[in-house]
Amino acid sequence: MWNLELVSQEGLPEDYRSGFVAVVGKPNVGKSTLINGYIGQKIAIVSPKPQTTRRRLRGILTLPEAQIVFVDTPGVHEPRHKLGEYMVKTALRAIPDADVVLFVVDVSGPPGEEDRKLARMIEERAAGPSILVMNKVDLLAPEEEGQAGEEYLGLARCQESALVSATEGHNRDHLLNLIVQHLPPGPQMYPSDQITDQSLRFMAGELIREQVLHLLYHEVPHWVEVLVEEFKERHEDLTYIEATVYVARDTQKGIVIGEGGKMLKRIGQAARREIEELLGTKVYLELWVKVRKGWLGDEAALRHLGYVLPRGGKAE
Ligand SMILES: Nc1nc2c(ncn2[C@@H]2O[C@H](COP(=O)(O)OP(=O)(O)O)[C@@H](O)[C@H]2O)c(=O)[nH]1
Ligand SMILES: [Mg+2]
Repeated sequence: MWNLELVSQEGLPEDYRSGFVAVVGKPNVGKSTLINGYIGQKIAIVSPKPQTTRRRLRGILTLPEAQIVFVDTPGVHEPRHKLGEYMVKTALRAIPDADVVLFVVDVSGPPGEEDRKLARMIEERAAGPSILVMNKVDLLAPEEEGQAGEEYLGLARCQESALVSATEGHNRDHLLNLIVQHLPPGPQMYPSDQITDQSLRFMAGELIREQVLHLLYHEVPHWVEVLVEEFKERHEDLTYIEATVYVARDTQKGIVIGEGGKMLKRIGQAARREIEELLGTKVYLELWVKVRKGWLGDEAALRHLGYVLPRGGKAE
């Protein structure tokens, strides 16, 4: 998977630690926001809509004493189509493979059946310690924190717990210390300056999808996937990107394009700004919209769009 010889281990303290930290939870609890906060850069797109994260993504944080490889996962839910099944499998596979599991919950509401199920699954499947991360504490009044925390503590038998706010940064360092304490000793797996395992090409597609999530209403974003077809550095300060926005029905195509092409233009403009920030170059972005009927339930279409289950994993 990686080549340790390529990563210099020189000058590392003898008790250096490293490992994979799977971040799992229901959709929308703030898993991706939490990881972005640690990396200090957007490596996973975020939106108020559930099921924003569809694949396993790694965010790498290198500290003087440890290297943490955060594994962002899709939210665990009852799948309604093949894409959903892929997403849930991806999330569950990350649990036994991790050195530490972060079980993220939204503490601003009471625990539900899904949290309970997931707590049990983590207990059964985790190979190492788990930490209960009670996120969105900023939405609670200080006097509510105690009781809300109790309810979740009763739910999961985790080794540690922390009340945090991923958006406000509350208890960020505290949680980081807990994670490092539970990591096994080990070498650096990635170079110190690498922050993700995703290609810039893939991240550009995700930034386009993020704008679709932000700008379109209702269910439409769930039916959208973005595939980058061309990604070329024209010269040092201009990148040419051509991408296709896939939808599952004809009516959705009209919605994505909008009246007189207005919506697609807005999506393109907003995404271009984000991609320019990511790449540090000017970007020429060309967007197409195509219908691939029912792609969320179509195995071949999913493969074409790059949904291939990560290998390994001791459990399904
Ligand atoms: N108030 C509040 N909102 C949060 C917090 N963390 C995440 N959110 C919001 O919750 C929504 C879902 O976040 P996201 O990171 O995509 O959740 P994920 O599906 O678990 O990865 C977004 O609108 C975030 O801005 C938090 O600590 N406090
Ligand atoms: Mg996410």
